[in-house]
Amino acid sequence: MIVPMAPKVGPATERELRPHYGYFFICSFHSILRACAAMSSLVASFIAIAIFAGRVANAQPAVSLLIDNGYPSSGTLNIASVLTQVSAKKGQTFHFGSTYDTYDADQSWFDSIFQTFFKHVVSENGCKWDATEPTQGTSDLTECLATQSFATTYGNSFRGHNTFWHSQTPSWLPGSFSASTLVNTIIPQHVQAEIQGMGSSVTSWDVVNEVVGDGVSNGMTALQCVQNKGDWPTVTSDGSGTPLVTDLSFIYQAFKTAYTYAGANTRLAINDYNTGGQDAKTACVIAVLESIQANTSIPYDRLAIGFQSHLTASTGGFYTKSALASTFSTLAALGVNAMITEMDIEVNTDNTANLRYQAAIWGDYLDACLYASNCNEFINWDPRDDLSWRGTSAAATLFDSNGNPKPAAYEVAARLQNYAAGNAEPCATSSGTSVCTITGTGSTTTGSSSSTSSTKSSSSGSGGPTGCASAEWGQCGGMGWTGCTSCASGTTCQEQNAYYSQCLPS
Ligand code: 9MR
Repeated sequence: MIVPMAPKVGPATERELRPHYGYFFICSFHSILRACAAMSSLVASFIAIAIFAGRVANAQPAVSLLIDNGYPSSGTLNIASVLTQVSAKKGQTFHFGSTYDTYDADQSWFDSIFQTFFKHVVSENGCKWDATEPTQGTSDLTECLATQSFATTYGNSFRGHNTFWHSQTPSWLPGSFSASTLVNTIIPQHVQAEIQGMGSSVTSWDVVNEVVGDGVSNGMTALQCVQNKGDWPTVTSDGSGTPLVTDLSFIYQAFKTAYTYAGANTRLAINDYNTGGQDAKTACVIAVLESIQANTSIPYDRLAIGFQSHLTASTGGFYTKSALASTFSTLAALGVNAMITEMDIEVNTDNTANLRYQAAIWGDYLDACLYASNCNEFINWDPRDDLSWRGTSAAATLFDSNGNPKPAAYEVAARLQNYAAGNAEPCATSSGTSVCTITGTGSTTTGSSSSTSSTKSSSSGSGGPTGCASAEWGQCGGMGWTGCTSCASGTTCQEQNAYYSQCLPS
């Protein structure tokens, strides 16, 4: 059986097959290189997400939301004008959107939702290498341009994903090319054709996608971080251990070319999953970014890190807002943009408690971006549940399979309104009500100018930051401790000695 990888049929087919992990047995001889490589990557992504999600398996806490406090939790949503107000407040355009490809089903729903809710477009598959250079040396931007044209029709902005990825490569790649041909010919030709062809209005490009490994550790060099990935081209082809490239010149070359041909305001991003906090993989992504800057001389204020944010609604399945804020502020100090590029949140069962928890996490991520000076792109990966790469039952998007808004969509609208109204940043709702309870009355009508007075309360101890909670077994106090002094739901902060207090089960 041939597994179609061409974008017009590939995504749907993969979505159907993905949960069964049966890819390796159905790869035909004809498609084996391309299809198996891409599917192995998907499985790898899944495993990585499972690891990330599996750090802790607590039940979801009860959460307090803005939609409990005067913001709409039902009815028609139209946030177009609120997004304009958010941009005015931020002093820079805030790009909030989702994925689209012209072959997606239910065009009329897309026409509507990209006028009223999502105002920024990313092609889910149409700008990837297999779609844009199916024959070596022949650029084909048909689908990528069609997606951009869809964005333009509704006055929406467009971001590019992606110019280099080891997955969804055309059939002629990896191929029998030397490292020199790859770095000096293949990559610059492809990146130039795509970036030049899509024009200067593209807000940002994922110049390289998912180049950092999942088994990295603190202190690794940028090269070690990328070699740890174990995918082409640091191996001859996915699955083969023989190195093709032995340095990062393929990444530098992609960025140099992108910088030469992109618009003057287009940000150039390194994009990856399971990143955002103070962990080894995020440190690696920053190390690679610094290495790119040092080796290309691209100014930091043209660079960005894309945090994909494929999350799970369970404790440990996402980063805390304070962890994100800390990372974003590290990047802000460099002048680098932070972007949420592929947000989705899997829930086990789409019952009310889980959907409220999902809304709380979505709200926290959005607040982390809104209240950061250097975050102005927020992409939700797949606009509704039945179109999600994570499968319909994961209920991982903002809209259900009928296209109706879920609690998370209303909460997102509320967070945007809250920000646009100039209100203080809400506390970290995903910590649960034992840590973060939103109070106050919001009075607003979706789509019109908002006026609200949401306030926050937190059970944080004195001295530490508010609105955050340390996880079970995490530190919550002690001499010199400046982190969260509250603990996750079900745990309490207990002093072990003068230097160390820990969140232990209550
Ligand atoms: O959502 C995309 C799906 O339709 C494709 O089949 C899949 C192929 O690998 O890629 C999905 O998008 C990925 C994105 O391009 C990069 N980050 C991970 C996303 C989910 O797998």
